[in-house]
Amino acid sequence: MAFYSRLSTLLTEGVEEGQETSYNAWLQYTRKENEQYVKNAQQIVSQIVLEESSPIIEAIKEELTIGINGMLGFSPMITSEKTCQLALTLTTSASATSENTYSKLNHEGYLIETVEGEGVYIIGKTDRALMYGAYHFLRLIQMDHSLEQLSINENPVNQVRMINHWDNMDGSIERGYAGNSIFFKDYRFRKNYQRIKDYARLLASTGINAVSINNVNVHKIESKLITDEYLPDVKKVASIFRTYGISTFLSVNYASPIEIGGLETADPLDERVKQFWKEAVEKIYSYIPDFGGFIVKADSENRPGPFTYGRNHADGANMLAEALESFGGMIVWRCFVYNCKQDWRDRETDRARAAYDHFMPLDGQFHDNVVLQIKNGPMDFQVREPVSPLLGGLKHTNHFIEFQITQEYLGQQRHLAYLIPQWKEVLHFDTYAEGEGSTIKKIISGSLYNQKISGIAAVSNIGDHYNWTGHTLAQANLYGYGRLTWNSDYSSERITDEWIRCTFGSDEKVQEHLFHMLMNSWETYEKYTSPLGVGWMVTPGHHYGPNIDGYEYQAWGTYHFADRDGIGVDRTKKSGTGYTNQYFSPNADMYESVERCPDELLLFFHHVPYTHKLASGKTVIQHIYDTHFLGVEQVENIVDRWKELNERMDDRRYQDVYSRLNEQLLHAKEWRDIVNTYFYRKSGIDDDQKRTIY
Ligand code: GCV
Repeated sequence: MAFYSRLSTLLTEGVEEGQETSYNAWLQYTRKENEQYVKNAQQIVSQIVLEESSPIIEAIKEELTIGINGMLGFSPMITSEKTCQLALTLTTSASATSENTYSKLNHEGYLIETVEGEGVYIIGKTDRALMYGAYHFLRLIQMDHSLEQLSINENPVNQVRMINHWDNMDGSIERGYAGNSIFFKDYRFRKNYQRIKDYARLLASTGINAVSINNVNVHKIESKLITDEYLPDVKKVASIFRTYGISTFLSVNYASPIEIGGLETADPLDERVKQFWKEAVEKIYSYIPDFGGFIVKADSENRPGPFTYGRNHADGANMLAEALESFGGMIVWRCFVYNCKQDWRDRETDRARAAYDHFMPLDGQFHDNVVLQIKNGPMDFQVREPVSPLLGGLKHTNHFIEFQITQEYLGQQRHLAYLIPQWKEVLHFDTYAEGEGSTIKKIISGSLYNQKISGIAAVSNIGDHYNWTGHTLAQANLYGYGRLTWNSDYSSERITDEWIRCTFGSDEKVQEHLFHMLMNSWETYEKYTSPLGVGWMVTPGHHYGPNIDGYEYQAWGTYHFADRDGIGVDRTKKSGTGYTNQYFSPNADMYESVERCPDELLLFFHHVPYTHKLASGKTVIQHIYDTHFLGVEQVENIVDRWKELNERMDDRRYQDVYSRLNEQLLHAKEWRDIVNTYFYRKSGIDDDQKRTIY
């Protein structure tokens, strides 16, 4: 019987003794204290029956051994035949359950069933399905769930559940707040395979099945990732991910035919360009037969693209798609295309309109293996934005929604901002594209428009920090993202509860305080930063900390238009940029109307006087003052709650979080005072509660 150590923290570069709990994230597998529970569970898992064999099956055996060892204190016997009366049996056999139930499983779905007198069965059609079932089973034990009457039936709702890394080969991470890349350093692969394996375990345990490893801004050296120089290393990384059911993707430079192919053009209709990509793709698949495909950021923020040659994005994406088609690969083509050299004096051009204006006319023109990737909002991952109207707008084109787990505009993992409630709101938004009930979650799961490929992608928040995410509590965003991609109907409460119990155990006080801290943190962050959906107001470049006019006179198309009388962007059809018209009715009418526009998005859609009365009954200016004072009070409350958890967990995690929260409090005050003072000075209107404004 092989003995598998717990997560091999001591073997892993950059992780020292005492940091294991931080590193283990939600796969703690801590010894259970309730002896009766342990005894009951031990009976069921003393034998594990697994007749199949594959690298994924080996990974399942290893994970079950690690988990059971950690939680129940013994190494289970793993056999291919059942010899004990009670056992945990993992099987792909249809005869293990009713025909009807089995037939309803998709290739990643699974059942977990207790059969009296026989033990527990995990049933799925593939080894990947069994792996997801095994992680679910371990989670049940982590959460002290009884194993006696299980009847669980799970199919993932979204087909592709992806993480995008913005890692550069020099080791830096664009918008990374948790150290350096786990993949690259000094333009070489790091080869810390244990770390990549542990990362793959974390991802697989939440249901992620696709990962792109390099930045969408593909620089000079990174362009060579698709050549013999780096493909052996990519192959090695892909083989680790494959063992956990995750396919590997690369971001590519659209101008590669020029940069590395020696051509003078990257025109998608040029035969030499087509040939370049065909050969590049053949080479990649000779190394990695199940390679996922390419992510492409083209004609965006100074990246090259088909516009240079007078071609459109369908021409560009389809040319690449043709090269990948026969290998089963896909093109993930990003829709983050806008004019980043706008004149701030120009009030007509509206960046929010850009993705829709560029891509709607191309609907239906993309090949079946092209997916358009659309950011959740029309601007850029702000604390509050409306949902992108392109989602739902496109009816004949595969598309993914893109979220940002890394907290670029949300406090950069120095502030607590738990994003599951935000993403839930987006996923449940009703676009009315096909009448009532045309929610984003239906669109991106492919059920509304019958897309060939559908799913969710998000920008990673991990780095080589010993706790992966810089802020320990930011691990919850990664966990929650994975769980939401598996099933967008899971409630925030369920996901949060799971994460807390798996990460910190079942101490009631920890549970209660952490739950409260996490669930309200996004709106707390919103309160003390930019108000009522107007966005930005951050320091240009690094995007941390308040700078109200930081982007006001710049070329990025990100303005609030505050003057002495009022604030906000008029995006109405009647008098503004006409952006509201990109929505279906009744959303279009709701956003168009200053009375019916939801308060939290008012300044995104309308320019109003400071004295304008919100639906809440407050004036805009009083709302700004009140929320900024309240936001800081709520951070104080978060710190107090955390202090009560001292000695209810290991000191390392307690102290790490404590120091981040103190920094958050300091900076929340800075936000409060700068925002309030700015608007007090602009408007000259007093706070009706006469609090200190400078
Ligand atoms: C990878 C924002 C970020 C950029 C990022 C870009 C994108 O503009 O600030 O760092 O580039 O989005 O999504 O491509």
